[in-house]
Amino acid sequence: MEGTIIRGRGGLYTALDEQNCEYVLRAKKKFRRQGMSPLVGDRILFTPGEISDEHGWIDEILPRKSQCMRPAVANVTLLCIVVCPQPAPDWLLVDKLMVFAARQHLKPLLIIGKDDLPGADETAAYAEGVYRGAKLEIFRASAMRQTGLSELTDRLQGEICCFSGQSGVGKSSLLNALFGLTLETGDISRKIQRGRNTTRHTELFRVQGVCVIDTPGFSLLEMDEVFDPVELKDSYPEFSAYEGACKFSPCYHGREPGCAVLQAVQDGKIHADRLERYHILLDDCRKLWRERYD
Ligand SMILES: Nc1nc2c(ncn2[C@@H]2O[C@H](COP(=O)(O)OP(=O)(O)O)[C@@H](O)[C@H]2O)c(=O)[nH]1
Ligand SMILES: [Mg+2]
Ligand SMILES: [Zn+2]
Repeated sequence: MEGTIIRGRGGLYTALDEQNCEYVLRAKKKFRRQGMSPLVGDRILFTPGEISDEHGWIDEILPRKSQCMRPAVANVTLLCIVVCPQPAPDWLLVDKLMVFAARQHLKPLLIIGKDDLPGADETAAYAEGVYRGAKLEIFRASAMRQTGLSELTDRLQGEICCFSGQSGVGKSSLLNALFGLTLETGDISRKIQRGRNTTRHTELFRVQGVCVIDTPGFSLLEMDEVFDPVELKDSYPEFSAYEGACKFSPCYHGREPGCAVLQAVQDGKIHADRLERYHILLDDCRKLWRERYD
């Protein structure tokens, strides 16, 4: 039979078949020999247990379209980045998530949530101005007023998506409103008080033709991948038109003289805030790269 892994805990995996029936499975020993382990999101071939309360076996893991190690998920196609007017948007985090998405070959999408709050228009106008060059798709929605939800559900059809963003921006509320889920929501202070007891596991939900992976990983930002800082610019779609046009090669578009990207910012062709935050991420990236053998 064919299915999708929706959760895995203590060597037991739960898979869904096309009819949304759940099966509890173990991985065959050959996967360990191959250095493979099944991930949430994996498409698999499996043999169900013979009696109803007996587990079955995962026979094959079908080829992955994408794979993230932290959090460990397979086949995600879309990274939905959520911001809202309150708590105020952390645009550096948005840029960082866009870099993460580009490096993992995920398509990023920005959701301006809590669209009912004052300041939503300003947030949307800023996002549209800053991310036009990056061709970032932008949606607006309110879980509370139930607005913008059907446009989003339509867009998410056929995708396997992850929601990410600061704590308190309304990710869980949005998932509940979009898909009739019952994820825990709450105010920020209460969450901080609960602290460490809230370790959650990665789980995939399949509802109304959309797969959603709810994982603490993306929101906790355990995504400091160490890579050569010269590659950072490749995750900025608006820089690509100027590739090779700088005086130095390779150019980091840092503060080098004769930089075509810097010139494009001065000419108003690239938003200055994007470059400013790129420089912050470039410094972070260089620091991680220098310390990589420590
Ligand atoms: N005004 C307004 N508040 C919202 C909306 N969605 C969520 N909230 C509130 O924002 C807080 C955080 O929501 P939650 O979904 O837990 O955020 P998460 O940490 O990103 O999952 C909660 O107190 C919600 O009641 C919305 O659409 N409008
Ligand atoms: Mg949440
Ligand atoms: Zn340059």
